[in-house]
Amino acid sequence: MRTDTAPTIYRHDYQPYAYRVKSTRLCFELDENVTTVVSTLDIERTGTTPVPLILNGEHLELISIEVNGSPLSENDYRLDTETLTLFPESTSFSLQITNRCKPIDNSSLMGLYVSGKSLFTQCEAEGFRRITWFPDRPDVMSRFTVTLRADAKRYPLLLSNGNLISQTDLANGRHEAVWEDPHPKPCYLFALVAGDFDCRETRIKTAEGREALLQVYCDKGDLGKTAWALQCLERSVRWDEQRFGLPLDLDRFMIVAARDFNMGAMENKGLNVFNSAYVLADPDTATDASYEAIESVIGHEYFHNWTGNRVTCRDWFQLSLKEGLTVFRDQEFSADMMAASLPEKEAVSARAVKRIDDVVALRTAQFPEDAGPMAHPIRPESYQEIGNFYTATVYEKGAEVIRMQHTLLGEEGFQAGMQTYFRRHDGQAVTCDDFVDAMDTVYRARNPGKDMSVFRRWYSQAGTPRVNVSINHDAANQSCSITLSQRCEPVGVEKRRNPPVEKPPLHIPFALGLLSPEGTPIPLQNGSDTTDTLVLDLTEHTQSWTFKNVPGRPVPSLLRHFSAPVIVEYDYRNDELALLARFDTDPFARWEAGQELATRYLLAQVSENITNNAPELALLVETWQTLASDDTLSAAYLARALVLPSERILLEKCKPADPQAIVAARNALRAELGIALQDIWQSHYQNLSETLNKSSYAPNPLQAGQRALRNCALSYLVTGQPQKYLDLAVKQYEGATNMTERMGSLSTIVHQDSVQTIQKALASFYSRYENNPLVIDRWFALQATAASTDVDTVRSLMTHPAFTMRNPNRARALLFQFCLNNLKGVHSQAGYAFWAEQVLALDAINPEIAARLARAFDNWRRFAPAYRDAIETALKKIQAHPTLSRNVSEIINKALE
Ligand code: 0A1
Ligand code: ZN
Repeated sequence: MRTDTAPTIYRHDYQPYAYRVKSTRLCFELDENVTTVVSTLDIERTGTTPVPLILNGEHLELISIEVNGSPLSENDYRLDTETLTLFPESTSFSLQITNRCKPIDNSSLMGLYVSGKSLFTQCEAEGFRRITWFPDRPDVMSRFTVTLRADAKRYPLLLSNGNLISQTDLANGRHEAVWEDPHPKPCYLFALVAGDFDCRETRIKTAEGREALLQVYCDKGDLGKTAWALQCLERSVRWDEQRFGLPLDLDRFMIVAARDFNMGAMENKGLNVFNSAYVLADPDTATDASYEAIESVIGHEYFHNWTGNRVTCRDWFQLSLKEGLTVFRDQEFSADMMAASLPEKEAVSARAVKRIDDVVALRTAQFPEDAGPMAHPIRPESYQEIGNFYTATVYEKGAEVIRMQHTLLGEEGFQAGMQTYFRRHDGQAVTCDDFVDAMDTVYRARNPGKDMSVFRRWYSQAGTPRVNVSINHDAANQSCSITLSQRCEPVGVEKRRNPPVEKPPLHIPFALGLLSPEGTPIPLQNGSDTTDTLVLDLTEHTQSWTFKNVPGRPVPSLLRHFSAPVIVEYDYRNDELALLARFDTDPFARWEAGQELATRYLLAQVSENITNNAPELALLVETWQTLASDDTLSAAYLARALVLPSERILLEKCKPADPQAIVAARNALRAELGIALQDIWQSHYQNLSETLNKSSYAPNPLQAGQRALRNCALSYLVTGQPQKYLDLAVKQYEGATNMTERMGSLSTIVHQDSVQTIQKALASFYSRYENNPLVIDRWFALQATAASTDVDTVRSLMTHPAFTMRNPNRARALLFQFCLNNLKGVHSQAGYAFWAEQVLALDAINPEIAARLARAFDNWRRFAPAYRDAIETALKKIQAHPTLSRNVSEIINKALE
């Protein structure tokens, strides 16, 4: 906890470190109460003149310091709460520091901490400094040798990075393991785990012929839930070999599941530590969505082994170098896995389904972030607390920026760029510029006269650009010209700049198709060929393109497959949107058209949003009917196309934002569609039930799509006519053979008014899964988001014996779900006061988690006045608290600035 204002760190202040740490030997006497660390560093100065050696360290107890074997006295160094400074004269020397830390007291889950009965570390971004004093920055890379000593009974397994060199029994029931990592690494990739685990393993031979051991460790008793994770790991190894030509460079790759973990998972070299939610799955306890998420997170962490570990970041401003690139890689991995496991008809839309899911995630979290007080470029210019910059912008928008480079270069060119990047930088800590330089080398070679200088601006510009589209059709010449104009409003701190910030144009790859007024694709000239989809290079504020042989005024299909992270403005007529939703050959744009039609309808229901372009309900019903009856579309695709835009996405578009009105309008439309299309929902429900009953559960995309559509149909039926269909939901719940069916029905049930049915179902769910923490998280989350839940309900759930704030998954399940995803329950004075109270309570335990909750109402200034004033009061209450962490204070100060 700090009460002073935290200093701001600027990207342009970067200075290389004045020393090299050639080797690092760490020796741990592990104990959950007090752990002793002896760190021996082989250090060499890089420059010619003596400079102070500054090491980072926090919450540590210093025992001794020796230089070349001689103890230092207190006069030889300077120690404060965050640094240890030495004044070495010689150019190279051995430094030995002995210190203690207290894992049991560490509720922040950064550094060395206790989870269950085991010990874990989390070092990214700046956790290593809670273990021992060290240059805790990613550009200081060192070769690590680690000795772990602990009680042999309590901690029979002692794991760290690299290869196991020896294991020895010691006196007093203790034992020791020595690990050596052959790859130099920054300290944020260090890890140790000590405990008693079950392990599932397999041996593989890599494409290079190397024998490697893949292992998944979990708590005793969970072994039956690790088969999927190990399969995903093996598939990740194969995919990176095949698609990127990147082999596993280790003899042993371990994943360990931890119950208490701040994020999803961590890519420590050879020893990934995972939130158990992204490891454990079996059909009875995990949904299809969890299976998918596990595949994607295991892929993500594995792919970091090259994009993050072999080539790492020079400083934390470059975080997107590894995160954006690795998210892009995990998205492609999931899309390839989906497409590979489906019959051809399904495979066509499989990639679109993944794209839709990724774009929905981007619009839900990143677009609002990019419009609010925390807006920052994917490569931020400054920060107070780096933990606050593991954001949707750095990750998801970062991935979009990589995807655009893939679009500009094509698969082959992009892979050539990746090879150039690794050839130049393997084993180094580099910058985003180094990455684009590698891509630009290939781009220039393939596009004489062009370069990526305009494209680079994506790295330094915040805000979601808007691309305005206008069309001019010349009937006499049968030609059509399209004009694209881009602009990007000032966001966050930029709004207060005087003179106003200049935002130069970006290089936007804009994928476009044209449909005839009857809905047939119009061939577009591309050099000597024709194509359905053309990618236009928009690099200036305004540019026009003319197309020939366009007899009637076309309906444009814009930003196909979401070719850039921008907002498109085009004044479609409603019947044009309906036409696109029916006929567009690009499955993403087709989905988008339906969603836009529904968005227009819903926004028009919110009083302040009176618009003149709202469609009639009949057109919406007709469009949904057309989509729902189109048997060329896969179930997975339909499950996305037939769901209405989420409350959060609608809120983002609603001016001023009126959460209660949005919830009411969306529910009303769901009921209308439930009734109007009753026959279709029923027939889908019936047919899918029959199909699914024919085979046993498998977490494959085909079945997952069918279950998703069946749950979607159920939800429409029950929402439309609860009296008639609630029993069907109860029947599904009672007869469920897997968690996807069970959750699908239960989440529909808890949104109804029937208190008795709800209570009965929730009680049966609880008693069935009482001993499974991940499922009990779902139980809390369901209630947190239920329609009837208010602050009192949540307070009473907080008194449940299974609730604890100290476990991030549990806090996320109840508090975050309520504050972020129960708009009806939270958007009231009592809701905001509750939120402020919980941010403060969490901050005393775990500032990283508290700071994430603190962002729930980032965009409060966009709200209608009554909401806005109440949120401001709550924000000020947090701000006035005397001991805020650096994490929370940065968020709250920015929100109120
Ligand atoms: N590099 C990890 C994310 C991560 C970041 C911080 C953590 O602790 C606070 C943990 C994990 C990833 O991208 O998966
Ligand atoms: Zn990552």
